Amino acid sequence: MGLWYDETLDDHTRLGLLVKETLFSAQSAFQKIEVIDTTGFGRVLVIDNVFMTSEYDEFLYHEMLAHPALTTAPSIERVLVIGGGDGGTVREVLRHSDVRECVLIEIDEMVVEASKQYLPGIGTAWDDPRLDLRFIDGIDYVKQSTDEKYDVILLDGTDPIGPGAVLFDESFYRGCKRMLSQEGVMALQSESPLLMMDIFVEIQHTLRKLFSEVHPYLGPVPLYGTGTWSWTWCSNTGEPLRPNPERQQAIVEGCKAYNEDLHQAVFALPNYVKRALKL
Ligand code: SPD
Repeated sequence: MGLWYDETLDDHTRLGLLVKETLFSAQSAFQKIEVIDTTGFGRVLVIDNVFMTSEYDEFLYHEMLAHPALTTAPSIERVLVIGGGDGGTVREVLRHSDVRECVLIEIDEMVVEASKQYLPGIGTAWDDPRLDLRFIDGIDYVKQSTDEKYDVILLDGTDPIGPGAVLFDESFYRGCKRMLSQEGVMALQSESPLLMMDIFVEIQHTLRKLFSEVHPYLGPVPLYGTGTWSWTWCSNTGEPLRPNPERQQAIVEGCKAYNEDLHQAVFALPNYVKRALKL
């Protein structure tokens, strides 16, 4: 019998994975980084004792963060991804041939190095010449950037606790809005409406102050505690339910989850979420 690795979700709940082997464990300048090999979820990236992504279900998260935005933005030539040093989100971005440049801002080089070595099936686009990987703080990048504009911005942050909390601040979102082209689309992971309803609602309220179109959408990610996860689509023009069919057709074959039907379905919200958001 191996050892169990538990993530504490709240005062009442833990999620445990049975570990075959710890492949990597180190403290970087920013956080504790581990890669464990588990019997149920395959290899799992863990940061500060929180499960980040797994070989088993990463596609459910990364495809849903990337494609609703990338199939609906009028232009997708320049894409910015903040966080996501495992490489899963940029892999999905770079499936789109209309993307000319994808800038990935990751604060922690060790996350990328550990992912390249131990999770090669997740980050399969590291060598794509359109990828511009920069090891800098996303907060500083957004704060200091003056005239750079992106067609799509994807925020692939950790949870809003500890150092990752600033990635959910109004001032950070305001900076992202400044960097979006006029018709640009931003999408972000916005936590679990079941486990973290207060945080989920607060994120929506903050985004609504800045964007005229704010649309949360839901999907399953078993690794993230309650299983129900949310992302949010934001823009000041357009709407999320009119994707570009050519762009969809070009990528659907290579996706494990995302397709035309799912795109429409994920924006349908259950009553408990509608009521919490007063929709
Ligand atoms: N509860 C963990 C949420 C983590 C969201 N980001 C994961 C990064 C995967 N690229």
